[in-house]
Amino acid sequence: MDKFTVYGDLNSGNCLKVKYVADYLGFTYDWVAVDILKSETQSEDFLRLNPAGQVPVIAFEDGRTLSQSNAIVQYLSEGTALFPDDAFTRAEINSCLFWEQYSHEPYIAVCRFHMVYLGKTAAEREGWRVDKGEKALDHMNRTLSQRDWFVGDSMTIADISLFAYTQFATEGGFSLQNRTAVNDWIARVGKELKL
Ligand SMILES: N[C@@H](CCC(=O)N[C@@H](CS)C(=O)NCC(=O)O)C(=O)O
Repeated sequence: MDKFTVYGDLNSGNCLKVKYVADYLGFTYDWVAVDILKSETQSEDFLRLNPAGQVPVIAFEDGRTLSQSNAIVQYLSEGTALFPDDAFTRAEINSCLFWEQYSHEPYIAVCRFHMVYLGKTAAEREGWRVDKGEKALDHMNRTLSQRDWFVGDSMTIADISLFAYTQFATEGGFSLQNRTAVNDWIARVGKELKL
């Protein structure tokens, strides 16, 4: 892997996905802190890196840049057990990554953002968003009651991507107390990542 720089905010699960994968695979990289709350993602310099104005972004010395956390972790894990070669396995992993971005992150991560960064109480969260978050966690708990990892028999980027915000679900007002399979999986992923 060519040397790269990660532009990210350590409070963001999307950025942590990139850090977890890069550290797990032992890559050497630079980390440039970008403060979302200070709107540093909207500066002219940053918008040149990612016109969408979002972290994470990775940049290579030859000028190539890549945004979208799940695209970045796919690229970084290419050729490793985190993203196996088998076409069907890769499609299963992608299925989890798309689900994470459409049916999990907008609810779990955004409720956390509202509570931790905007100072809302659990009761002030948007009801429809809470319902979708609860549904996502129930789905994860059902799946993980049957298996240790989301795809195959070992940790993949599907687990790392879903772990990033699920580990903080309680900060968004969601309870993991009766979701034993999710709790056990969080511990399993954390141990594997040596967090
Ligand atoms: N789908 C994107 C979402 C990225 C995203 O929402 N980034 C947030 C931080 S978690 C951000 O940069 N927000 C700053 C802004 O929108 O100005 C990904 O997975 O990378």
